[in-house]
Amino acid sequence: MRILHTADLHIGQILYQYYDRFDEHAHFFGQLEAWCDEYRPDALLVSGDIFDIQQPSAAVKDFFNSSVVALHRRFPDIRIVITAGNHDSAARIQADREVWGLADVKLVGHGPASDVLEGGDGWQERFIVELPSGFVVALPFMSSLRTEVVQSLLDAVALRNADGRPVVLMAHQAVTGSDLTGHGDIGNLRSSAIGELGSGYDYLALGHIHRPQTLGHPLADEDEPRSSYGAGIARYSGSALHVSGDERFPHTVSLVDIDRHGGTVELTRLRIDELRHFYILPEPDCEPFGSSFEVYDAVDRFCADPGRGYIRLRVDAAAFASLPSDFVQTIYRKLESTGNEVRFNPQTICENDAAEEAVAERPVFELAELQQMTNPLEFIRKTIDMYPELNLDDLENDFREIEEELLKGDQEK
Ligand SMILES: [Mn+2]
Repeated sequence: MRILHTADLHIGQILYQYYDRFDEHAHFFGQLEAWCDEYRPDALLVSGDIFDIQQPSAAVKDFFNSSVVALHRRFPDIRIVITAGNHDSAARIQADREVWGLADVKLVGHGPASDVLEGGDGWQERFIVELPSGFVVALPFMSSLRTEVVQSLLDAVALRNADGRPVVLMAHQAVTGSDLTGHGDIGNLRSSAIGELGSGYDYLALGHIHRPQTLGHPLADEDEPRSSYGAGIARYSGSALHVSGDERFPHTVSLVDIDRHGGTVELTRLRIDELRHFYILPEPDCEPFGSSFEVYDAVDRFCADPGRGYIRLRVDAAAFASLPSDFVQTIYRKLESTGNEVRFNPQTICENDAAEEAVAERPVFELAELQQMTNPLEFIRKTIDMYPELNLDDLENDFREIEEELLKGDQEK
């Protein structure tokens, strides 16, 4: 059985409240298409976080629809399986499943209901894709993961797998012990022990953590083009694009060959070419800029060569304190000549000043990460000292209001 495993597409992501990334995603899909052509996998798996937000715009949905339909039209024999992540609306993904079924694309929005085991068997079919070469059990993100439910799915597969075909399980979860580079210090992230995802699979195709990694194996392995494992491994394919400038590691798509159930898993890392890289000017091991003129000069040079990418600036404390009021505007004006090819993160890093540095270096949390915390407000209370501009009382009020809104929303359902 041969699969292509990717995840965390985050289609529709807007960076710095300004830049859409359609061309970067199109560049990614172009590579995916070339790999499908070259390697002819039995299945293409996307393990959650299709979209960046729960209610993507019409343009974003149009992009997703046309990209996936184009893949299916060109490679009708490759089974495409796509699950919802925590960034996606499970209900919205689920609502589209029948239409996608017509194109032979398996879409899974909702996970199994928490009381599913009480209703007898049969429900498992919704999550199992049987192929001539193997099985895929397609689970989306689940806010409350129940091991018995996952195991019941794997057991249902085992019953029909007398001929020992490979078994792949998909999930979108944070698994304890994974490397969280790029996610900030998400100590409170709700994570599951790997054992909670049951046993009986040969390959667990994970999404959610953006750094490619095979659980229980050193990160240094990621430098190798190929690895061979005994069956029963769990792997994050990693995200399709660098979702932020903190994701400084290479991004890959996983090409996975499994010879038989309980056999060997051969992994090939396909390096994703990024249309736009993230740059820090000057590079972190150089002295920061000492004046706005130095910055303007460097930005001009960057626009001339390489002329494409996301830039963020490092300025020393003295220069930072005396930046002209039109500093940001001046930079945006310089970038206009590149036609949006050079893109600007206006959160300039101020260096050599302990307090400013702490602000610049402190972790930035995504909404989705806070959503996963068992008690986000408690987390904020503990870290409030790092955010002098935030008022804890206001935040507590905001949370209370949101909570009430949510309760109201639940009652309306
Ligand atoms: Mn996710």
